[in-house]
Amino acid sequence: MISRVENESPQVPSYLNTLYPHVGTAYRIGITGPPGAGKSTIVDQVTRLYRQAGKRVGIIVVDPTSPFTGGALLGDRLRMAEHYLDNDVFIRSMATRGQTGGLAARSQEVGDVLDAAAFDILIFETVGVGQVELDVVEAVDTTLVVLVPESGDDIQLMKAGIFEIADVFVINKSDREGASQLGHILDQMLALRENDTEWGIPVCMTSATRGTGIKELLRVLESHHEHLQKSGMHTVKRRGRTRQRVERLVSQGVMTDFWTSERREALEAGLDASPPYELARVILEMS
Ligand SMILES: Nc1nc2c(ncn2[C@@H]2O[C@H](COP(=O)(O)OP(=O)(O)OP(=O)(O)O)[C@@H](O)[C@H]2O)c(=O)[nH]1
Ligand SMILES: [Mg+2]
Repeated sequence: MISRVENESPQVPSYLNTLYPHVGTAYRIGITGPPGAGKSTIVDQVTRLYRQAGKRVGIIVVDPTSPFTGGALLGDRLRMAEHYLDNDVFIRSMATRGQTGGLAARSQEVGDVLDAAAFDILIFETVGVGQVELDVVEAVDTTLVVLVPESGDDIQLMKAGIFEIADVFVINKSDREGASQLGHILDQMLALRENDTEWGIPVCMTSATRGTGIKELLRVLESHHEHLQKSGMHTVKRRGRTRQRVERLVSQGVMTDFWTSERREALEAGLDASPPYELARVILEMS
């Protein structure tokens, strides 16, 4: 089913309609950050704890086309060997094929498939690069932004973007020098920031390879999940996602219908002769 979603197979709409009544209970977590920050190691640790609590976990690694992940995926497989043997953990990588168009929709749909398949927790891992990251963030309930002590130098550059998307910051590799300095920088920036929600963005310190800070991280995740539910933000987010999805589908449908061969021909014929506004007006007025 996930392959069909990825290939945009024609049966997908009817399958998703059928699944729809079973969708809506999974908690969707996005984990993003620079290459090699330790995202997969954190996912591995978090998954272990969720499994101990009896939760079923779906893991989707987005953007295997990134030059960084080719070898890392093999590493992930070794690291997550125990999870690969566990029927209650589903691990899948999702190609973006160099273009990101529709990734938000596909991430959401893959999430719906796993949600309907009774996975309690869905974790989307993606390298923090531009649109891929934003698309994935759009499809989740909670976004973790993973930084490492060395990120302090880049933070000025990143701050605009990451503060928009982060619900929780994780400073991983806190076994290395500079972790607490980065923590202070983040705390200061967070304190200065205007906050229009009741959620204060927490900063978690982890050392994923040692397994430290992961229990605390899980508690933070649970409290964000609770916050979303209590504040009604959960519903607001989900409705927002659905609204956007429907608007996009309608736009696609309208565009497909609109561009008849006559209109395409009129466009080609007018390219050298008419100014753009004039040509657009003529095409819009064609019946
Ligand atoms: N010292 C230290 N190393 C870590 C820690 N967490 C992860 N690493 C190491 O950092 C490297 C990258 O870890 P990954 O978990 O593959 O990082 P990633 O963010 O998933 O990487 P990409 O998916 O390639 O972007 C591995 O060699 C890990 O063993 C940590 O807490 N401390
Ligand atoms: Mg990874």
